[in-house]
Amino acid sequence: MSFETQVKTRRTFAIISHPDAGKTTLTEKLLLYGGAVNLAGSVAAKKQQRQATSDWMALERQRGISITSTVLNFEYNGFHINLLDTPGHQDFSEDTYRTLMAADSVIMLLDNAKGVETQTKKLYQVCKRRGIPVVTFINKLDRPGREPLELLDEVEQLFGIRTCAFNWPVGMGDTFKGVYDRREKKLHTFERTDHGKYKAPVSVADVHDPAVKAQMPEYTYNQLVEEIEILDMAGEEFSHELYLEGKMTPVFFGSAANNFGVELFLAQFLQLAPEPSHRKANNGEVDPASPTFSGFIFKIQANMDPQHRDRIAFMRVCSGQFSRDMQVKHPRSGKMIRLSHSHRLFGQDRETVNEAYAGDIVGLSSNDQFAIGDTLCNGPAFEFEPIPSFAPECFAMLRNPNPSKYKQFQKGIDQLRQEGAIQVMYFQDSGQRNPILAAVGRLQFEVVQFRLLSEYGVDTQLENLGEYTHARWLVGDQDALDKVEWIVNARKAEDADGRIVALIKGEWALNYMMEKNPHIRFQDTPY
Ligand SMILES: Nc1nc2c(ncn2[C@@H]2O[C@H](COP(=O)(O)OP(=O)(O)OP(=O)(O)O)[C@@H](O)[C@H]2O)c(=O)[nH]1
Ligand SMILES: [Mg+2]
Repeated sequence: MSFETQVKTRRTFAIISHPDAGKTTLTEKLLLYGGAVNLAGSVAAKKQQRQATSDWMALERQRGISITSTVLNFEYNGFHINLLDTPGHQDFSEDTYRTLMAADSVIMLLDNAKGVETQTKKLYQVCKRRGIPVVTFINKLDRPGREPLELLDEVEQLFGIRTCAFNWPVGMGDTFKGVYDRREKKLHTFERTDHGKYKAPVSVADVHDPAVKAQMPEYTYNQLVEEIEILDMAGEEFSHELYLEGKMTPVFFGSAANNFGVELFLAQFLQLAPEPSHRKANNGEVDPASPTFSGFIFKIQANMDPQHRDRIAFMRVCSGQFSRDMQVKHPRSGKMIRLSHSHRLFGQDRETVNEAYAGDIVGLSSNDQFAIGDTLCNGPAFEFEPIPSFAPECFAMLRNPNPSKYKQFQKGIDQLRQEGAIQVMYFQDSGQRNPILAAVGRLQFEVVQFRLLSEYGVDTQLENLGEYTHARWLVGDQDALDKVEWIVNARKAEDADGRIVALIKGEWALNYMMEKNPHIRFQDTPY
């Protein structure tokens, strides 16, 4: 296969939504068609042996929620797919935002009973800002939900985007019969069985074809005809151009848990979804078809494989060809680095990968110098646009009551910090060196405690520091930093890299502290 074809057949996308809309369930079902898992692990059937490939972390399996994004590589119909399943919970949204940096397009899931929810809105805004094309999948049609036309309207109103329904549901909840494919003019009917089987699609001339009518009760049929007519009249013509510009979203209906409408969706989605896109860098744009290798690290994860206990840096290839053992520039350190341990990822499983192309996501192990946001390249050195980071709003002190576990505790804290889900600080005005954890959401603390115990064997105690609401990195001349005036409601801390941080109790105190120190910049992130 030519280099050009390799790049053109890559599809790299993320699945996003509010918690529980069914991202991991849809991911599992998409994998089925890639032949990647024989029996997709069911999120609902947690107690059984089968487990969701995508939710691999112990705590994810225990709770049935996604905590960290997962990369899954598979092939389907000649496409090389890099799928990113993201967590919906806002406490883990930093990970989701970073993962979006590695994707060229997005599948946005909606729960048909709930429509657009808070977290969906926030995530959509990120896609909009970056101009990422979005396909909408309205899930859980096997359950009663809101009127499909009303859902389309909500997406249009809230997001200021046009919608174009590719298929249309026939009935809903108990009366759900299947979907009508508006483009192919095929009726896909669904049979309510234990395993959510469905019949082979019926090709029809259009919605007035007697074969359509024969498949369903009269009331359902009349409703379908009416809605299709409304869509044909008032709905938008599909424009691939508008979709790629992020101004129109194709909409699909289905039921991921029942595996209904999923293959149809995958096939059409892959035709729509864009190839690897150009990427912004400090020396202009990087063309995916350029022969010179480049990529960036967007995620770091320790202990994915309990057998290896190592750390994986996830690299998105942006141009050229990656080959195992190649030497690349690491502009942040100015060093050359050999990439010898490269993996194709599949949830927690991995296999050695020898080559990869723009769009691919490769897991690199044994390179402990990598940090989130690092560029790797050949040719003239440059750096990709920075990966966004977020201001922590929750703080807690962590104690290790067992001195014999000191080493494991330090190592655990250090590795989890490098993953970027938490920041670590230390108070400067006290003798004790208990780490203070700072995160975007409280759930991260639970994750840290759980992982310290399950991955490092350290049982810890957490002391909430709920009185603190803001952390600000103080930046300025050394002279100014030496003379910082501390107020009663602020406490001096230092982060893991020795930068000065003020932990502050409340908005008012923050403003007061800033007024007192006009020569200092108060940054809400370290950089
Ligand atoms: N009835 C019905 N339930 C579904 C469907 N798809 C998913 N579910 C259920 O919805 C729940 C949440 O599914 P997940 O796939 O874990 O949702 P998620 O979006 O990955 O959630 P987070 O990753 O935690 O944000 C599970 O109990 C699923 O079984 C569907 O089509 N119909
Ligand atoms: Mg999930």
